[in-house]
Amino acid sequence: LELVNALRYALERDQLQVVYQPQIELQSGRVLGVEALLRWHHPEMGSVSPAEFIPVAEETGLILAIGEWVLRTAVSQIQSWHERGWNTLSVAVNLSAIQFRHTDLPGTVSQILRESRLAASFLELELTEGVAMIDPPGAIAIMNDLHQRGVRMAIDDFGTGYSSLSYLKKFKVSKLKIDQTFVRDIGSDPEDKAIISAVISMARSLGMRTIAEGVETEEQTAFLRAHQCDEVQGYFFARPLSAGQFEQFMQDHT
Ligand code: G
Ligand code: G
Ligand code: MN
Ligand code: NA
Repeated sequence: LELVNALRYALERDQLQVVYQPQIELQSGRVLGVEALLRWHHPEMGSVSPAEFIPVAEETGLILAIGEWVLRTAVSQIQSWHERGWNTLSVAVNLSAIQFRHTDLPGTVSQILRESRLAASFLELELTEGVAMIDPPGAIAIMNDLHQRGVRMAIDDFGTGYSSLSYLKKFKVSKLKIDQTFVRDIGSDPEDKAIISAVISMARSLGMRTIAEGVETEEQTAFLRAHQCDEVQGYFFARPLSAGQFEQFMQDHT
């Protein structure tokens, strides 16, 4: 409860931050977009990981206000980068289970896009397999609604849950994010290599793009390129960056 109160206070006092991790197209080397990642720096506790505080925020419903703040912040940041001339960048925002199920999600998302005058196609919402598979028919309905509004969807941490492939084809998903646990052991684990290459082929035949997460080495990059993974994200290319750092990164990169 103390953590939740501190979190609510942080939200009200603007002590939360969104950082942006570049997503790079392997073929062209272009920065296609960023993933928005939430950060909380508590004056005494120091930085608290979202892995720690999101579950607590979910239990109390505070996640709805936080999630809306993240969406609004990320969308308006991207719009301002568009105005600066980087007008093809898109942004991926993580959704928690409760946010996804909340009846107002599609309406809230549309309203936030309208406020910033950002075209819906520049927003991608990330949903874990686990969240999508709690109630697949319900998830399909929500994804259809978002899809009709022009918003794209990605499945996060793909391979760690147990998506039924028959549902996967019904999900209005444009991208699979290959979980970093598979990427980590590319150098040493032939099974992880096999899984990655199978996921990429399957995604391609379903008309979905793939992005590998947690890419930290040249060797991993070479493997992913050889297997025609579309995009990469990870420390080898860039860490999650503050808005200012990202602008510097773009200037150095182009
Ligand atoms: O960036 P980091 O590795 O610390 O993130 C830890 C976890 O928190 C990841 O699972 C990530 O998806 C999640 N996370 C980061 N930012 C957000 C956010 O804005 N909303 C939600 N729901 N989860 C987030
Ligand atoms: O669950 P999700 O995929 O949204 O979380 C992504 C998490 O991975 C973030 O917390 C982010 O900070 C972290 N991350 C991003 N790039 C790398 C990387 O190259 N290596 C590792 N270990 N973690 C990474
Ligand atoms: Mn994610
Ligand atoms: Na992930």
